[in-house]
Amino acid sequence: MLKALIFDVDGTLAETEANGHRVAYNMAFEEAGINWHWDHDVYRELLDITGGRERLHHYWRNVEPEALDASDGAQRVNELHRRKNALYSNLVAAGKIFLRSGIAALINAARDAGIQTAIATSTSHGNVDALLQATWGPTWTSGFPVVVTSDDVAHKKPAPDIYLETLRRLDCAAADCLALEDSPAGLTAAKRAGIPCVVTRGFYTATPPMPGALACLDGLGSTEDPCQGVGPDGPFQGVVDLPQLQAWHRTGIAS
Ligand code: XBP
Ligand code: MG
Repeated sequence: MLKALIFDVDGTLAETEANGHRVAYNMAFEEAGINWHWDHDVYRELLDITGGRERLHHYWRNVEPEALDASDGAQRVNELHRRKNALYSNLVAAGKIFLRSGIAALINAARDAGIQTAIATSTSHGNVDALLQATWGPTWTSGFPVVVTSDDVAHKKPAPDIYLETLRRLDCAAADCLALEDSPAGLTAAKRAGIPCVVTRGFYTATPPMPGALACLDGLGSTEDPCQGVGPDGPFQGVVDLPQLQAWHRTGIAS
């Protein structure tokens, strides 16, 4: 029986990367007098590195290894990442980012049905709070009793740590949960924790293979704009609502 829906944040709850984190990085670079600009193609590739600090470190290592190896290299990465997060919070608070279509309805339907809703993300508590304050409102915390971020565990996705800690706090078996993810790293993390996972592809994850996903779609869809993709039984077109997820979850457990 489906007892909990576990939501990834970046890319799944909202398209935070293209118009949020990426834009905030570029603003932070400009403020710091650094001549870098991450366009969509660059950022899409960088997203293979989960974690903003790690992503920044990886890029810096490729373009200017000497500067990174200087005695203040690590401190500069941390400062830039901190500033990116502050600018990201401002963008989010200014209403530049929205929940993806169908997300709010799905969360409300789950709660009405007595299904727990949790968050499992590689970003930080600060960034989750900024996003949900702006898109859901100050009461968001009461609806998500379990919120696990990379602040709480040793390893980010694709390691299973964030999902394993989420299961522990939910006090739920992996098979009784369903994860919603947008990326290969997130899907891998959920699978490694034994949690069935439905993928809703996002702006930067429209094409990569998603092996082992219970279903893989281009969104949750709506009546006016149905989603497309593949479910456990083959091609799917329509709206992914709670009854549909419950049906897919039963299929996944049976197989
Ligand atoms: C995706 C990530 C995060 C974000 C930015 O997280 O890899 O690093 O890009 O967040 P999710 P930080 O698991 O929600 O998809 O800069 O705070 O790392
Ligand atoms: Mg994601």
